[in-house]
Amino acid sequence: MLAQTNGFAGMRRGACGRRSILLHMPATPSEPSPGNSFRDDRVLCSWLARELPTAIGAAISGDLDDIGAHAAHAWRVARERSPHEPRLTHWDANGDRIDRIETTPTWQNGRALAARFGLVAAGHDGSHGEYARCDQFARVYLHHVASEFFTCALAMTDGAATALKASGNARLIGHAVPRLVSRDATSAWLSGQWMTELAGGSDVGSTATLARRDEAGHWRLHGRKWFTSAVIGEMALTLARPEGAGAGADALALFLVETRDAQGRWNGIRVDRLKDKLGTRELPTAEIHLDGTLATPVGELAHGVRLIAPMLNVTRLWNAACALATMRRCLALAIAYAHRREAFGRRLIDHPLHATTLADMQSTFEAAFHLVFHAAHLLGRVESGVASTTERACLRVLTPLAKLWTGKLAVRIASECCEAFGGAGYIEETGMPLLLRDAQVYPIWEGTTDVLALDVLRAISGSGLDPLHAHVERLLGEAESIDANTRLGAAIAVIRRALGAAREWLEHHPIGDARESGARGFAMTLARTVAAATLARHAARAGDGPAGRLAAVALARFIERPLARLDADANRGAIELLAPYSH
Ligand code: MFK
Repeated sequence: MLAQTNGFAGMRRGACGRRSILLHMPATPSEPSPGNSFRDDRVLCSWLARELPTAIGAAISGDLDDIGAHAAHAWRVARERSPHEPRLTHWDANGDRIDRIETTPTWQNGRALAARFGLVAAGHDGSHGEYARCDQFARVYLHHVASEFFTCALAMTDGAATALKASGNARLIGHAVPRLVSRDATSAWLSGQWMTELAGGSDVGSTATLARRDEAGHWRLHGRKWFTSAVIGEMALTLARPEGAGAGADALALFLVETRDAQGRWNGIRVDRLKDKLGTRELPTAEIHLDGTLATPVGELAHGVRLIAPMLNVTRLWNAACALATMRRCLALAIAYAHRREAFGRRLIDHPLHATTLADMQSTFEAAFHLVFHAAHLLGRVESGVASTTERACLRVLTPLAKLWTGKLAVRIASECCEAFGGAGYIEETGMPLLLRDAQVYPIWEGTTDVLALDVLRAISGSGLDPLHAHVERLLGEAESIDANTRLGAAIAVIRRALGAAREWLEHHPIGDARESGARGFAMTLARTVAAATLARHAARAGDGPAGRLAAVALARFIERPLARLDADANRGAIELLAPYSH
């Protein structure tokens, strides 16, 4: 497959990890510095080699190598310069309201890099068929940490293109999609996803923005959007309630808004302020007012949540891929540090407990990686029209599972890796505090962990766990059929037991409060179980060589901790414990 290509050759020899540690030890004793993030990534290289056809692997490896080199360069540059943040200027020297947002140098270069690396375009490139999303998510995963969360704007741009395509609105598709997926930075568009309002971050059905027709019959929006992540883009998809429509989510309509008019003036948009956030500080998240903003309905004047759902599902997978990228960077730094830092007379890596701590995280990361990239492949199969009904149903469940589990993992791994540096991990110059602050966004935006756990219940409300069960059985069956010397047999039995336990839990917790209160444990169980199944199949496909052996080691470690985290009575005593205290 990719064996002859740049970056992959080293992995074939099983030298990736060791080489990365040896080559990238800086001369100074201060901090480890990452190398080419593609060449050094054993897990990604192994996945690409086994999951992609040879020709596609060969076609994309040069680009991946460029992105990996850029990521290493960007990390060094970022360590050397003072941090930049975006700035909002409301008024010009004449007293005219301009609401100009100046972005950081990395953001100013973001469009050019996105076009050069095909970060959105690759996902919509028909020439790679079912593998288009695999190609794209490999690019996004490699680029993300270097982007200062410019990937947020790109995720929404991809999501807008996907939602518009799904809408069937030929005029808007023709008008916007070619710009959203363009590889030409001078004409490409960025899109926002303006959903969050004061009353409705999770509860989007509370949206108060009003859509009203003007005398000329054009729709105009009036309201306030409380978090908008890409107001610097050319367009946004947003929800509003058509005048006279009822309450609730079903009465919302989805609109496309172009942010500027033909003269480059704001389209009835006032930027009130930029958010002062814990992390992602380079990302200019804005509070805005819509004051007669010209807007075009994307579909019927109702069911806006249903219409925007394809966007949500795509951005949730981006979130998962970017959470993986953060985990990977944190682990690469902590592992490199452990190989060079000495304490109590030996390197940290030679202390059994520290090696165990790092290896536990690495194995969990590897399982999460395989889950997310498997979901990306399923998305590509669905979009290219080759997926079975079972695969479609699985993708619907795996999307919230991948998002909710990786969001939590990224925070835990970033925190643990900070700690692995000791006091140095608490110091800004190492870059670790930035990674930790930024990681905290993954479980919050695009749906919190609880909201997504409930979405998992929504996703299985039709056919229950049958499609996911059949899919996992297919993965395990393939693993068993290749695994001639049954080295994976014990792990496969553990995975089957965990899935059985999840099914049983569902049967014993009918729809209602008991099921809802245990939804998080149920979702975490499913995420870990499917992740283990994808890793098992990969270990089998990778065979008895170094890549297969290491995947099997990761799997064995990962299933050491129970896959199932199911609560018999999750809500027990909760209300009592949480009641206001009185004597
Ligand atoms: C670096 C990585 C960058 C990643 C990008 C970051 C960008 C950040 C920008 C943002 O954070 S934007 C804000 C994101 N906001 C959310 O994610 C909202 C979180 N809340 C939810 O997801 C709620 O579950 C939801 C708003 C969907 C609940 O709304 P409802 O109205 O109570 O849901 P309902 O009635 O169950 O669903 C309405 C319809 O949509 C149903 O279809 P039908 O009308 O046919 O019955 C649902 O089946 C469908 N639906 C809901 N969620 C779906 C979905 N369909 C497919 N996929 C889904 N995920």
